[in-house]
Amino acid sequence: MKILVTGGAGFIGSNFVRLILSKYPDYEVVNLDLLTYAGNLENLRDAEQNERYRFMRGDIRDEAIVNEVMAGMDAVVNFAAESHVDRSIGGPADFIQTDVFGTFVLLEAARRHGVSRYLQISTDEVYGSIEDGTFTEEDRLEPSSPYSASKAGGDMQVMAYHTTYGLPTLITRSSNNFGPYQYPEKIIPLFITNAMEGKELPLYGDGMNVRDWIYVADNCEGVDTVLHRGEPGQIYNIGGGNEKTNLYITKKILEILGKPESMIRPVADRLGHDFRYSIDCSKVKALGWEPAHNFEEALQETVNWYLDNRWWWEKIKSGEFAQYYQRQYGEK
Ligand code: NAD
Ligand code: TDX
Repeated sequence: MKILVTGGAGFIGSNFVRLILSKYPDYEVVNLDLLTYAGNLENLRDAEQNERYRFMRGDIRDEAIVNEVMAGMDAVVNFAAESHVDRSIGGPADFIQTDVFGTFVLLEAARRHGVSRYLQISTDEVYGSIEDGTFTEEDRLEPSSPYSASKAGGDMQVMAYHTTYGLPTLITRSSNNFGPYQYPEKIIPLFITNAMEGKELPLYGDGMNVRDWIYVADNCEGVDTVLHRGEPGQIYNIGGGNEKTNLYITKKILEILGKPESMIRPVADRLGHDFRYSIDCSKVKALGWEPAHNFEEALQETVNWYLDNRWWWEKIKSGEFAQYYQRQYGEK
């Protein structure tokens, strides 16, 4: 199988490319990525020598390049997106451009080239917040942030291309991922690396917001399951089943690193901050997928990875990230 992975130089995409190359010895992967602030070729250094892997720098909004790389592909897995909620609050334009318009460009090319699978990577955030209970794939979309609204816009187009043109589409909506190679703007790598650097941990509001955490390797296995066994036109939630408050996560990270809780700094809440995400994953489980990692062990492994790979995140934190951090948190 020849797979076009878009956004493969980001966090989840790079973990997915690595999984596919090792799991399927005869598969070929082309990775189309713009290398925005979040894209990093160092995430896939180990794949560079693999002759079944090819990287191409390019924008999913660029019709010419998308058509060029889509030729001869059996499947497309679209991870490419602007992915950080706080950045979408500061400036939504890029989110609409990439997550909505970019998805449209990919769908058009997929239709033209007759690909046999188009898999859109979406998020549990499109359902919005839920106080009690869990969302199924049938629930209505009620996104709260410019990020989740743009992801919902992408999903809507994917579904329309299935209904209207019969494009064999699939959508996965996963919960919050964590693990190696996650850009340190997201809470888990931000708090691990801040604690390692002796910096405060800026916790929004009262820290009682709840996210369902999934280890990135489990999500990648879920995406692979849906790619191979999902039914065209369907949507699959992929959650880890680990609902935790942000305060719990923060304390756990400090405990693992042997740092004091006095490093927590309560800061102003995120605008429109969703209180809780929760998804029902029985549909993907019926395809034979189960998360394989225990949350606490996977968090420990993740902390170990950041301890062992300072070279990776120190370079990021001293680059574009430094200005972002100052803007977002008002300190260096
Ligand atoms: P990320 O920000 O780490 O990576 C995004 C990648 O997309 C980067 O490599 C970037 O260079 C690339 N990209 C951005 N705009 C592009 C464009 N116009 N053309 C080509 N490439 C472009 O994101 P991530 O955390 O790995 O998330 C990947 C996908 O998974 C996203 O679609 C996101 O919405 C979704 N998702 C993420 C999570 C999570 O917890 N991180 C959870 C659910 C869903
Ligand atoms: O500094 C922080 N302090 C803080 O309290 C940051 C960065 C976050 N938080 C809180 C906000 C959220 O309640 O932690 C929680 C998690 O925040 P993020 O790591 O920014 O993730 P979230 O907003 O939940 O979105 C993530 O999961 C769903 C990804 O960024 C999305 O791409 C994905 O769709």
